[in-house]
Amino acid sequence: MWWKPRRRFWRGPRRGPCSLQLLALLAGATATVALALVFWRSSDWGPEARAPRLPALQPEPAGAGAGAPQAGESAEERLQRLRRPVYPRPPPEPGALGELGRAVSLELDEAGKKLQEDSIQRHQINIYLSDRISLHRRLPERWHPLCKEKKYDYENLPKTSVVIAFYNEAWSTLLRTVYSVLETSPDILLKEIILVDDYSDREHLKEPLENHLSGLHKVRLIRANKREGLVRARLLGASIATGEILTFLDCHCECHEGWLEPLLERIHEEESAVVCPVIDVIDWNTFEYLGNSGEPQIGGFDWRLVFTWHVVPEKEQQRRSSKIDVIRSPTMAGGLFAVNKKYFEYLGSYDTGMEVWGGENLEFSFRIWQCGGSLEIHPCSHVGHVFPKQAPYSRSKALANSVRAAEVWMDEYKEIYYHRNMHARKEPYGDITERQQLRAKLKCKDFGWFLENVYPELHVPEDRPGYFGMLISRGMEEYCFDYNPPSENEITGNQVILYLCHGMGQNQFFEYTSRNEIRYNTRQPEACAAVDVGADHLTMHLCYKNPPENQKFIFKEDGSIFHVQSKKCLQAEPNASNGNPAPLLRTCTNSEYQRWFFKESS
Ligand SMILES: [Mn+2]
Repeated sequence: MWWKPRRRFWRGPRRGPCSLQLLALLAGATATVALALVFWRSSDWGPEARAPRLPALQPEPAGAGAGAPQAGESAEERLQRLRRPVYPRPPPEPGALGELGRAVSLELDEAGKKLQEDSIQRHQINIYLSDRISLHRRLPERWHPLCKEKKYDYENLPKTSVVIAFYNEAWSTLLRTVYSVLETSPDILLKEIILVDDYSDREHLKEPLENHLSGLHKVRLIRANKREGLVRARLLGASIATGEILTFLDCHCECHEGWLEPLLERIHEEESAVVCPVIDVIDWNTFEYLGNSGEPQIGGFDWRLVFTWHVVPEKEQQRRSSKIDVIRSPTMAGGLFAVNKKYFEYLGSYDTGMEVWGGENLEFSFRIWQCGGSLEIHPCSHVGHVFPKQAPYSRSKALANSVRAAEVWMDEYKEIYYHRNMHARKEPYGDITERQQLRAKLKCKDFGWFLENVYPELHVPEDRPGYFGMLISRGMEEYCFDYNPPSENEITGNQVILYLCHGMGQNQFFEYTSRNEIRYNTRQPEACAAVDVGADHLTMHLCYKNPPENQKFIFKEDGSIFHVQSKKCLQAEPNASNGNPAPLLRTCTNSEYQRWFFKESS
């Protein structure tokens, strides 16, 4: 079955130990973490807030913003009252830049241009522009029209803590995230915002930030006293959260109208659902809000264990009865999701052996599905995220994170990953005993089940011994089949060349399949070597269920590779494409240059 019947994971005798689990885990794994500072507005969050409270028999009174029920209030007035955000959004100044998510391009003199350029260099985001856009700007409506009509049972929805970890984030992007949460989240649903400073060293994030935040309701700031990385910083935030639901956001986001209710409603309905908003793009240079109300994309991955986006598959379309039903997604992008706090703890929260960021999103995704939960995207919840020009700080630990994910969750399928990432096999990844014990304790399903049931669209390479790796001709043993796709988003169209073997897998990894294809399948979608009409070189096309004639090759016993359609053989040519060597089709001979073999590693 694709999904399991509704279960309550933490009721009964589990309850006690479970609620302690997260803290214990934190204490164990990050014994040196201390909260250098925890403050909150005393009227809202006195120290007594930490003391045990009596169980609430009735829904907790809504905060000041929600107001008390009024006698003779109409249904519409009641709804308006319940929807009231923590703070109302101030009206825009006349001529305000970037209002309604419009793109901005500043007319600047040389000095201004220099400052703008510097800010991009520093943050990989146009912070010079961001600083000139209101922290309270409104966004365009970019949700499905049906979302606007959805009615929510505000008094019975669970409340959430929003956890935002940051490291050296710019002032305006961080504060715009905070205000956007306060100005779009119904007061009655937002317990608090917890900002976790992961040991930033920039001055504006010290006293100036504390002073600014201390004037805001429901905002708490905690600081790590050494660099912890995203995973442990988020857990620090989670450990002091008082809301029933944890909602994780990145620190340069803007929330769309109505973003929070769908997440909370879905988790209320299904406690083991981990729900992501649709992530709309905010342009790093113009701050244009590029959301769209059409079908969102869902998350996948390729065999390098790189996260990918793709369209909702046919089967999932059919399962859903409405355009605004949740969409099941094999993986999540990582930064933005909501989860029941107790369920998050039950699932083992995060792998605290992971450093900084990268890879943790796939690990969590595999774990959610394999251990009985579900990972979903709610089409009515939209959150904008500034995707920086490039990653602003090092992701050198992402490889070790991916290896941990592979070692704990992927069973024998981890070999498919290692074949394509030779250096991953040698990467030290630390101790995973606890995570393996967690997997056993929760009786999680295996990776084969995940592939078959959750991500059947992903092609699983055969990797038959002797038929994958570097493809080399006897005549030029220093040179390997090599393919560079046109871009990160475009796989097909370029020519296959021969290049000095680097032994790293990746773009020199090929597989010869039992269906007679030469596949380039480190990435999704996969590409297959093809010969265009009249051409003598190899071009990469998409692969097909039934390989077309121009993609069929017979790898013969004698090492020759025979192209069925042209009846010619692949030959390594030293001077083929712009002076580069390449495999070309030639009349079959006994030449060493027409004898090929696969080599798994250098
Ligand atoms: Mn981000």
